[in-house]
Amino acid sequence: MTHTASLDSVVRLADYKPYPFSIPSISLDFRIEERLVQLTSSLQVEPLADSQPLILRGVDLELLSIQLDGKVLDGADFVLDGSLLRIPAPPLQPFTLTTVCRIDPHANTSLEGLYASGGMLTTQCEAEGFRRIAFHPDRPDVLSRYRVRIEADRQRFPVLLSNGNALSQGPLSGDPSRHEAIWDDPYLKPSYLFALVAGDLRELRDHFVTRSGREVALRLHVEPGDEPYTSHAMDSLKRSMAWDEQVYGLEYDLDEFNTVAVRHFNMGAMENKSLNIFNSKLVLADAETATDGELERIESVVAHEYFHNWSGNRITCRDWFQLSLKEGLTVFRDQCFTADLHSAGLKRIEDASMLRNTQFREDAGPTAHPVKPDAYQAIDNFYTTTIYEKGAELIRMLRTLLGEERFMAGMRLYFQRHDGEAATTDDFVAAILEGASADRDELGFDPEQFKRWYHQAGTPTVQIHRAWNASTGELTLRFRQSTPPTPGQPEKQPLVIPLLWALLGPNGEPGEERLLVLDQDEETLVLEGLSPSARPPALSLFRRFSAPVHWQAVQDVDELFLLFAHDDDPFARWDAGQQLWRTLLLARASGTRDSDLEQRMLEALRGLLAIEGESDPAVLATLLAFPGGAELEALQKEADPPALFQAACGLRECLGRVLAPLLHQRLEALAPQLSQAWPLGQGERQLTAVIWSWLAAAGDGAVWAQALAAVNGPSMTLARAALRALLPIDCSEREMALQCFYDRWQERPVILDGWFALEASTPRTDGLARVEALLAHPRFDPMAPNAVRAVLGGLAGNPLVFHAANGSGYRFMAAQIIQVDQRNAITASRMAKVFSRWRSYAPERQALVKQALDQLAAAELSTNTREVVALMQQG
Ligand code: B3K
Ligand code: ZN
Repeated sequence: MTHTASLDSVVRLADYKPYPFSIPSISLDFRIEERLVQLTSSLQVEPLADSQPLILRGVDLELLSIQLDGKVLDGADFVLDGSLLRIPAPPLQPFTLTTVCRIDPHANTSLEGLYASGGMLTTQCEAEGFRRIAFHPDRPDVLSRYRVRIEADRQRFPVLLSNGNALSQGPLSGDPSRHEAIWDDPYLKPSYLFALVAGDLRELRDHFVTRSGREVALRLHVEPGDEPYTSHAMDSLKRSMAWDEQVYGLEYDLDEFNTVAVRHFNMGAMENKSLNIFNSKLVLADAETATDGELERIESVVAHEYFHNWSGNRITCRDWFQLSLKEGLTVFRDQCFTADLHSAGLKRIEDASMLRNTQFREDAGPTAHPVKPDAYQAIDNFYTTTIYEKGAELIRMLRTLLGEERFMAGMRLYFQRHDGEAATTDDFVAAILEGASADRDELGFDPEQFKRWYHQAGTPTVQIHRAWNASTGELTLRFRQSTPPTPGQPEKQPLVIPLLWALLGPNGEPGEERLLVLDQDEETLVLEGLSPSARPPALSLFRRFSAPVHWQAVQDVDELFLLFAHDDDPFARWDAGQQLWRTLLLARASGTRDSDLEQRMLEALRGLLAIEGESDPAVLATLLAFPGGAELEALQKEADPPALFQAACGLRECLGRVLAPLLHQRLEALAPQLSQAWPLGQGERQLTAVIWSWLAAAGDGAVWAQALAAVNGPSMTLARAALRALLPIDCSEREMALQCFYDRWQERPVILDGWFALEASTPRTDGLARVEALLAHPRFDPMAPNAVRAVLGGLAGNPLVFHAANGSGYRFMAAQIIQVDQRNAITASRMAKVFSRWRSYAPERQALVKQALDQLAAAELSTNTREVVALMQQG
């Protein structure tokens, strides 16, 4: 993400050197005291090269003593300079380095390293948090065996957890008020996978028998009172374990697997070896307390963290430039898991839509970076949708290019060859291609050219030009690919782009799906012998979203409606509809409704909504969903979020008004299935949500009342759908619904975060004052990133308030980011990205954002937030 050489402390891929020592084993002895924690850490160190200084890192550690092979080192033997501990002339033989340090977990608000959450102590080490626990190289290519002893008060901390197998647990001889636990992890691991949890936790216990017959104890630890909300996460874990065995042949490798739910957590979850730590919002859930979408997300994150046991832990990353090696691959694996368990077609649409609205936006802005970056200042800024989701798309493209069977042969070779290693993305691609080539068939593309995807930032555009000879039936397709310049990368080269496509018959009959591999700036494909007809056959393009690209093909409205009605590929069908919705919304946002197209859309919707129309409610709900705001903004000459918001409200109002009888008829037909337990009934609930939002926008009082009732009903999915439907409307039902929701859930922080987000995103004239009041609300916990994100993220998603013409929303956000940054740099620097599209706004708006960015830049900022702000100012 760093594009200028002038920025300080830049880490570069080109400078990578192996660490000159190995540390085969580490012993950590934690003594948890009243307020502080004392850690004695012994590293067994083996020099790998002659006379190198030993350099270790430590942050916010009070060093009490340091010994080498039992001998106390004095000031002449080592230098402690800021966060660097340097031993200039260590022995040339293996030795043991023992440090004793004091840590203050209660003063640690960064939520990295060892910190307190409620009454428990917990850790987060990825990427560079271990240095806040012990002096250590803290880089992912140093792999060690860890043995951990934890000692604490029995009453305050009855549960003591770390990685690996529990060797023993029991009272401390001589002090019955204290106890100890000893853990041993037999697998070599990098420091970022270390974890420790101590607290008064309740346990849900289950087990899983692996296919080779090993019985694994599964334990899920939560705060007292949260026990009733654990079974969904536990069931998800068992499904994940079974799937990885069936699909990848990968089995779990230890006798126990622990998961802990933590309220104060910077991201979703963490894959520490055999001790996964989760943000409690991704554990605690049932149908009454979580939406269908949240249940599916929990299932997929539980799977993601579990899958990391192989793609991330057994094979880890050599350095942080390789982050996508584990993250892209593990996202790809969790996407396939969800597709297998639910609907593959709908999952692909969800992922494509998410990529377009987050990753494409990142790729088009000042923080654009390749899947494999070559420099950074703060690695935490790189846990991005480009590394994760675009990284997953690269792997998916390899599968499309190679075919499932050859791709899986490559995956098998990868897991075999690199087990126990810290590997690179080049190792990964090489193993996939070698495994896939065992059959000696041609690859069909140039691997070196494919690898450009890892290094080139920006979203390519494919332009497709079609010529049709109506009398001979000859179809000529011309393709042109280009990738726009991105910061630091002005020139781009052509990429290998797999294009899955098909021709549909005149009445939408499905045609054969074909793969075309584009690898030139321009190329032409000629198809002869098609049936002559006045109109060319309809083109179904980038089926299954076969590449993470934009495309432009001149397709008229008739062709798009044909695809929208009949395309047999769910993604391509949905995408035809998205093109139509985009045109309608952009026209309204520019102040000129496209009445003809609106009429045709209404006609198509009448067909789909009729009882004999689209029979699958989930498919129908997906076809009716409007494109995301980010996607639409990118298509405007000057991005105008408030105008897009008004356009969407206006279009919903029109649809609700004109289609009211059909919408009510559908609602009635859906009603009997609404109470079915997830995953059943989710399509019905999803469609009900869309219909409510349209009818509510049209001022349908009966639907307002129905929505208000749903807030007190048994389904969180419907309660949240009801609130979303009412939110844009200034009516007393909205205020009552928000109040009911608050009254009902005020004791449950995970759910109340949803209320904070809804409140902050409600368009009101006094919106900003309301947001200020939320931040001062007695139930708002400024230390919980979920709560901060709910309020500030809610504000950013409230176009009329955040983008207010007087700039008050921007100034307020900047001031908040400065405050958050003082306690939690990771959360603040993420939040700062809300300004990333500012260069696409109209000049007056740009000037207002610029002031907010200057306000940020003038403040005392963390390296993380400074890096993001500087990029935004340059971009
Ligand atoms: N690997 C972690 C993310 C760590 C983020 C560190 N700032 C979760 C995951 O991707 O599975
Ligand atoms: Zn991950």
